[in-house]
Amino acid sequence: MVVIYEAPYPAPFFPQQNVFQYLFPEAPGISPIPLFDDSLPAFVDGVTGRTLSRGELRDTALRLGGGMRALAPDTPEVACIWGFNSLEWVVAAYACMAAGVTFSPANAGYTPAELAHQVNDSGASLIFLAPSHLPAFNEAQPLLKRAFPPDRIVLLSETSVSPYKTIYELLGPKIVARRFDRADAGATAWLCYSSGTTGLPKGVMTSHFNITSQIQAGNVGFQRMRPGDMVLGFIPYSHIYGGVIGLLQPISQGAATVVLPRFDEVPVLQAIERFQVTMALFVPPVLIVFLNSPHVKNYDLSSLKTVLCGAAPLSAELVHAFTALIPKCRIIQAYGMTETSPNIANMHRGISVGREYSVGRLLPCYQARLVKENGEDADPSKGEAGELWVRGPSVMKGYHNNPAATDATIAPGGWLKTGDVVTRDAEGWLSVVDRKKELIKYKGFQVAPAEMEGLLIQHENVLDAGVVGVYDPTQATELVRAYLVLAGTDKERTAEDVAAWVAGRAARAKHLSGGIVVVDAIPKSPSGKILRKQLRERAKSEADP
Ligand code: 4UW
Repeated sequence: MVVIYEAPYPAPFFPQQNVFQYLFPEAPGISPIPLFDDSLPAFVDGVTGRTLSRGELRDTALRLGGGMRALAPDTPEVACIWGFNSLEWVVAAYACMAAGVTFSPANAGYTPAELAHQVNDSGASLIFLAPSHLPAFNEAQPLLKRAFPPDRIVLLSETSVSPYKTIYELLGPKIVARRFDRADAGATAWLCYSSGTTGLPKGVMTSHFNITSQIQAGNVGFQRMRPGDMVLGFIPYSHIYGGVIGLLQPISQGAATVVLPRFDEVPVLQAIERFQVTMALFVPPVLIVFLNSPHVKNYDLSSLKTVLCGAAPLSAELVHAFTALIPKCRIIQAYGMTETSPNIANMHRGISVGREYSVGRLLPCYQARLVKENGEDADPSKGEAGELWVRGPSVMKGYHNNPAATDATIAPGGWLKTGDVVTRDAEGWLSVVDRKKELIKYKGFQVAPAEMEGLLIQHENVLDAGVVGVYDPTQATELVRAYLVLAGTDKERTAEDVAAWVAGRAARAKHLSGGIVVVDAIPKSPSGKILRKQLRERAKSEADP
C-alpha cells in the first residue's frame, strides 16, 4: 500500500517569479517578501568589515546584469563562477539571477581538470573568476571546448589584472530584473554539480521556482532570521547549502551575512565576536573543531543563539557536547540535497531539545514516502525504515543533458528518490539512519566513488579500484578509502605513490584520507557492478589500513 506523508504545516503561497524579483520586489505586493529598508546591511566582509547594504547589493547586481546583457556578441546563457566566498561572488550570483543568466558555481578547491569538466558540461560562455584562481584557469583553458577570450573572464575583485575587467568595470546601465511569467519561472537559475544517487557529477537544473518555493517554505517553517540577525557564511556558496540557505535565505528575511572565504578556526571565532553573529551555518566536523579548540574560551561567543547543522549525519552526543560548551546556543539540524534545492526537513529552535536524534519534520513544500527494498512502503509504526522519496515544488527539473539519469532519479508521479534510508516517528520527526546510494560525504563535500574509481584506474599500476566512505567519529566525517588491485611487487610503495598521485589530481575532499587497502580482487556482481555494500561492510570492520 502506498503511504504518503504530508508536512504537518500549512503550505505557503509559492510564487512563480524570478528569484531576484522575489527577493527585491520593486513595490509592495509584487512578492511575498516585504520591502526591507535599503540601508540594512546585506553582506559584510568578515575580514575587512566592508559592508554591502541591501540597496547597494540590489543596484550593483542590476548594473552588472546590464553589463552582462551588453556583452558582444551575445549575453551568455550560462556563466560559471570560480573562487572562494567573497562580496564579489555574492554580487555576481545576484546579477546572474536578475539578468536571467543560468549560474553554475564551481567548487573553489577544484583542480583545473575538474573545473574544465564543469565548464564544458554546463556550456558556460562566461566565467567570473577570483584572481587567486587565474593561474589554475589558464591551466584549464586547453581542456575547454570553448575559447574564453579575456572579455569572457571577469574578475571577482576590486582591482583589475590586465587584460581582464573586474565586475565593477563591467557595470552597465541598471536593468529591470527579468520579469517572469508562469512558464519562465521554470527557467534554470542554478546549475550546481552533484553525483546524486550514482555515477559522475551531473548538472542539477534548479529553477527559479524551485528556489522561491524553497525559501517560502523555509521561512514559513523554521529558518527564522530577522532584521538585526547576523548570519555566518563560510559554507561555500558553490554548494547548494551555502548557496540557498547562506546566500539567499537571509536576504529574504532582512538579515545580514558575514562572508568568510572558508572555515578557519580562529578567523571564524573572531568573526563571531566582532560581528556579534547570531546564527551560524555549520557542518558536523566544525562542531568537533570547536570542542577541541584551545581558542574558544578566549572569545565572547554569547551572541550566538542558533547553529544550523547538516549536510552529513550528526550524532546526539555531539549535539549535547556542543550545547555544554555554548549553553545558550541551540543546534538545529537540517537535511536536504542538491536535487531538492536543498532543504527537505528541518528541526526548529523551540523544540529541538530532546529530539537530537532527528533532522526535523518535512518542510511544508513536500510530500514523502518511505520505500523498502522490495518496493513496498515501510511501516514506521513497526520501526521499519525505507528510502525517502519526496515530491514537491523544490524538486529539481532534472539533470542537465542527462535524461537517463533524471529518469533513474525521479520516479513516475514526480517522486525524487533521495538514496537516504530514513525512519519516521508518530509525530513526523525524521531520522536519517543509512545511505543506500554510493555518495561519500567528506566534511559535507560530495565525493563520487565512480569518479574516483575512474581516476584511479588511470594510474599505471592500478589494475582495479573500489572506493567507499569510512566514518571517523573523531572528525565527525566520512573519509575516502580506496580498495585497490595493484601491479608490481612493492605494493606498499605503489600505494603511497597512488595516494600522492591522487592528491595532485583531485580536490582536497577527494584525497584518500581513509587510506588504501590492497586487495586481490574487487568484489563484483556477475554483470560487473562493484559490490560497494560488501566493501562498506569490510571498511567498517577494518581499523586504519
Ligand atoms: N543528516 C544526514 C543530515 C544530512 C545528510 C545531508 O551535497 P548534497 O547534495 O546536499 C547537502 C545539503 C545539505 C543541506 C540542505 C538543506 C539545509 O537546510 C542544510 O542545512 C544544514 C543542509 O549536503 O548531499 C546530500 C546528501 O547529504 C546527506 C544525505 O545523504 C543527502 O542525500 N545529508 N544532510 N542532516 N545526512
